[in-house]
Amino acid sequence: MTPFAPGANNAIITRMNRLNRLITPATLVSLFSLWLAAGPALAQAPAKASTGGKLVPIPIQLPKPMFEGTPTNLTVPNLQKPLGRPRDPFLAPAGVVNVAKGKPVTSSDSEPVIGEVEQVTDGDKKGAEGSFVELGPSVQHVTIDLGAAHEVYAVLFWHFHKSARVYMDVVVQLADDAGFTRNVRTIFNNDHDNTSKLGAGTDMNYVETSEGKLVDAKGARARYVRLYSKGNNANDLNHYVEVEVFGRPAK
Ligand SMILES: [Ca+2]
Ligand SMILES: [Ca+2]
Repeated sequence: MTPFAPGANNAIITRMNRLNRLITPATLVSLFSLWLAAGPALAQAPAKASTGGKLVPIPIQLPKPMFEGTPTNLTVPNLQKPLGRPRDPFLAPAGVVNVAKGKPVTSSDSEPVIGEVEQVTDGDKKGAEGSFVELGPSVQHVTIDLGAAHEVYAVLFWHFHKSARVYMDVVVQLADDAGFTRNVRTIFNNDHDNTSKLGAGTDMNYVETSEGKLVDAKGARARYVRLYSKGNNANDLNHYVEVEVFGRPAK
């Protein structure tokens, strides 16, 4: 007796033929189309679930560039390579706008060397002299009070874009109170050696450009936004041209 009787073999072949008939090229094509159609829907499902609606590019208005080309002579460690093209649009729910414009700003340096802290949210993003506030040396911060709790989707900021510079130990935080004691969340931190004592960060250093630095805040709920820095590669002072907070009032 052989383990596979001719009859059993025939049964298997018949079953395989039936399968072959079911999986025709046409079946495969329609299965592939179904997968193609389902793919983007599946990919967008988490975003839809968390924001409850259609996502559109946030309305960013960039200032004119103040310098051309890519700087090559910067000797800063852990430096992010320039993208070499404009940044991709940043998507958020429709109706998300810059909610920081004209909002009150406080700073660790109450008497700026040049300019006023109000310039952080005055809407002027030009990089020229007169369009930035200069804060003193070492670790300094600015805090923006949005006036009420907001869903924050992105924080976009320009320290200085008159020339290619790298600002050191940039940390961006959200909180529920002005003193940053309640529900403090760090959404960007490139102080990799924790010299500012806010915790070590893993984000990279970057070169300031007219595009500004955009940090994803993922719809976090907060009233206060704070940005730290610790001088830059050219001097130990801290500058801000503008900070924008893209969000909408929290429900
Ligand atoms: Ca400004
Ligand atoms: Ca550091």
